[in-house]
Amino acid sequence: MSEKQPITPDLRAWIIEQASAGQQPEVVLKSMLASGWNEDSAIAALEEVLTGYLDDKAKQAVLPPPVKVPEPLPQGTRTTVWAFDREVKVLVNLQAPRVVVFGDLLSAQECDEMIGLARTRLARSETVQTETGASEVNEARTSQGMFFDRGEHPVVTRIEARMAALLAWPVENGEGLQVLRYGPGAEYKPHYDYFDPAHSGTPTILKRGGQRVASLVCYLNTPTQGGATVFPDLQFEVTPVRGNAVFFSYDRAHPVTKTLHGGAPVVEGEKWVATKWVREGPFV
Ligand code: PD2
Ligand code: ZN
Repeated sequence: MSEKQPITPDLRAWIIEQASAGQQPEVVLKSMLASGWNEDSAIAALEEVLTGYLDDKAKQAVLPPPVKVPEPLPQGTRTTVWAFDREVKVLVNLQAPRVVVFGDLLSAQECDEMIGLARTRLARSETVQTETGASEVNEARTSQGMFFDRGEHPVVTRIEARMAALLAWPVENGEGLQVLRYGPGAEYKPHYDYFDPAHSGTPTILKRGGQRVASLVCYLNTPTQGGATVFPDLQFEVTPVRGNAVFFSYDRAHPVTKTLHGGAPVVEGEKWVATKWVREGPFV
């Protein structure tokens, strides 16, 4: 998609100067965007210049290489897509970052069934601590949650088959569905879903299927008020509606993907979501 812009000797020198001074790549990128660069071209130019200049380890620290990610609309814009056994609506279609909001991904009955199955298994939500590789209660996430094993129940199997068809990504690359329940006041502070390469526990986590490359957050109910999924870098939020879902992908474990997102506090009522995180390879 990126139209190539020429890398002049001056630009090359300037990028190297910035990197050598320890300037963060997103700051360098921001300056390039401010001076009229197209984002894809600017990232490509940054990579090209730094590739010739830094050793492998330093390069990774600047920007991890991009990987293949799921693309739910490979044939371009559509109002609906057929996924396994159901026609799913396309409500919002953002290209960069890649964010798609789907309508009617799940039926009302499926949502109720998922809530019913998850309710008895809820515990205070834990997030994987990348420092230690262990799970622990995280204050940034005041919801309650549980994981289904992949294919552990017929409704789970059917939803996973539909998601795999929608994303054209193998069922085997998906983590088990996570269900979260947020009561009034509960939220999920903004975060990235990929595992931070700088954390010491990340290499262990990546042994199972590699990085996360996309998220599909499905709303199992419609909260009375609050609980939007927010993307602070985009000034964009998705209103939770039962059966709808928001998809977003990230081709590298880096903020340059602009996939910072969170769950805004629930004001009234409760909010239930089921999240499918997908990995680069089989999650077995
Ligand atoms: O519940 C949400 O809106 C939400 C927000 C941010 C879910 C997740 N992240 C997630 O499951 O990763
Ligand atoms: Zn998230």
